[in-house]
Amino acid sequence: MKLSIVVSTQPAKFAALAFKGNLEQNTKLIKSLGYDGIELTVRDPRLLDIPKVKALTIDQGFPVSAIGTGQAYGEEGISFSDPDPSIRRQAIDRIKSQVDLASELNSLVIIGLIRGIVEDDNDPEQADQWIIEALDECASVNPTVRLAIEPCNRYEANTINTVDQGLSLLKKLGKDNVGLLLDSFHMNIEEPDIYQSIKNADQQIFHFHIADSNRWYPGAGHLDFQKIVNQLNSVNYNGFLSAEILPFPDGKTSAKKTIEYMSKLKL
Ligand code: LER
Ligand code: MN
Repeated sequence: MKLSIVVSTQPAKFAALAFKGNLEQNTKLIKSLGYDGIELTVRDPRLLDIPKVKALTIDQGFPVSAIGTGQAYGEEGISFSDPDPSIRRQAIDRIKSQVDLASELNSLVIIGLIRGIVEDDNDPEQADQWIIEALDECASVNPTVRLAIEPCNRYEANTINTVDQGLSLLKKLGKDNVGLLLDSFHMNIEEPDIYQSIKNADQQIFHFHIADSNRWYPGAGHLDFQKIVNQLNSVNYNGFLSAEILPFPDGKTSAKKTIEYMSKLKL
């Protein structure tokens, strides 16, 4: 398994980001720390200098493990489950542009917080239907680009909190290029048994976020990462373990601590 870490390409309110700011400096630092790749969160691909991103990453043999998309909801409020059809349309078009970006960067697209939060006065079944329709449209743009739905904990999202719910959604969708992103931080809150959930998700695990129980770097909390890695190996997961962690005590230290800790494990 390979290691990457999440970097924001734009300023963002979302806290669990070790790096924001200058992409060139951040990419060089992450490479020098020994990571195998980088995960980019992108609010809007139109804000990116794509040739420059390519030159800093894949052209250097430094892959983009995944593209995070939740900032379009966090910063702009657009989502797949908004009752306003014009806002849903903006969210779908945004994710389609992320699919094009992922195709250029040979990466995959994360579907996490872009699902939105369904307000109390809205019908959750209707919202689920909108999410399915949005996913179906985005996944049909380019069948070679993979989409990874991320179950997120109840304090951040109210659609698809658990791996089981994610697997049911995959079944309803029936698209080979849509799978799951499992995140150890969310799993620690929502899953009855993290290891059984990894086993259940099996070949449908497209990507994996690591953070300890407190969302600090691995080793700062009480999760058993060797056991998690062993279980991922047992389902033949050979993608990235990507650190989505709080920048504590600071971004560079959290990135260093992550790689030191993970490198001591049998990956
Ligand atoms: C949000 O908590 C998260 O884990 C992100 O990866 C969602 O896109
Ligand atoms: Mn995550």
